[in-house]
Amino acid sequence: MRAVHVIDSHTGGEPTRVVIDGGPNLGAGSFAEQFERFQQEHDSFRASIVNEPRGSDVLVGALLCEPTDASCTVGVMFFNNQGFLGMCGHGTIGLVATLAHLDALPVGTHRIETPAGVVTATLHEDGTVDVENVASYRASSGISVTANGSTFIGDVAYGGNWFFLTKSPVETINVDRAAELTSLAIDIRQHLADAGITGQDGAFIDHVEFFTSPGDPQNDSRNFVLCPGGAYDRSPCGTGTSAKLACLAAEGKLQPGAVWRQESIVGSVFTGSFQWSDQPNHIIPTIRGRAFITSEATLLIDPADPFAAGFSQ
Ligand code: PYC
Repeated sequence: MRAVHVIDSHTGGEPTRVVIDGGPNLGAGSFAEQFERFQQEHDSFRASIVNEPRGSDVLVGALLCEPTDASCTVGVMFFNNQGFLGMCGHGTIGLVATLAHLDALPVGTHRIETPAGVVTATLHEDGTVDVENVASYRASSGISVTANGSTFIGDVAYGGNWFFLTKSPVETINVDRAAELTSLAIDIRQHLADAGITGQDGAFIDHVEFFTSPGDPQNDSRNFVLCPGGAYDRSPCGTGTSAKLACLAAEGKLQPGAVWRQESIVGSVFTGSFQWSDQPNHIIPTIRGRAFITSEATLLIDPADPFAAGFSQ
């Protein structure tokens, strides 16, 4: 039996499972080389941790790693039901809450190595966490895509992952419409791919984001975010909110330091703000949210189990 010690949390409703112990040995080399090894040689470990019967399509896994950058406190590699993520905002907040729960991370500021780059997390006394994300930017705007008989105009932006963010508000965003919005977003994503619309260097745009007016007038906007494996983000999505901030900044609709309150499909909120980066047209977004621990467990993986590597719908 393989035993894997995990701690689960949720950030604004979106779950994270941090692998504390029992993960694969990724060997030596740069963080990028170790991430490549994780993807190439340990995909069945990924699937066994987040997929059914131990997990679900919504769950994001986070493998706690030794950082290779000496300025970082920890390293982390994120994964989900279909593959691997360069960065994950809600997951970083979940990781910080998990390490705080283990008394392994004091209140204060910590650098964290991720495959997308180093992010800086600040754990506050009240349990909230600020994540200063990787440099984010709007790569293109005014992209038109027709899906399900309607035309959607949107922007392509990077916030640690690639997003297509539609411009015109959708009518209603709530969990009752989740299946319909998911199917529409998958359709849009397919049309983007078919039309050869990508992120930088041909990167597949694997997240699609819709917006509408918020349920709570204190907030600025409500979103729906399709994740790569077909699940939708219950949180406002840290990398998705970063991409949104990059679009607002590019349009001059939000000034550096001003606060944007992004509400999710379930009503949870991330606050976000940005500073201009040294790189032209790039921003450094900061997202604030809070995670709560939900369980601590030892997962057991029996090699004789025909579903040892799990399965996804
Ligand atoms: O919070 O960045 C995020 C995220 C990405 C996918 C799910 N959550």
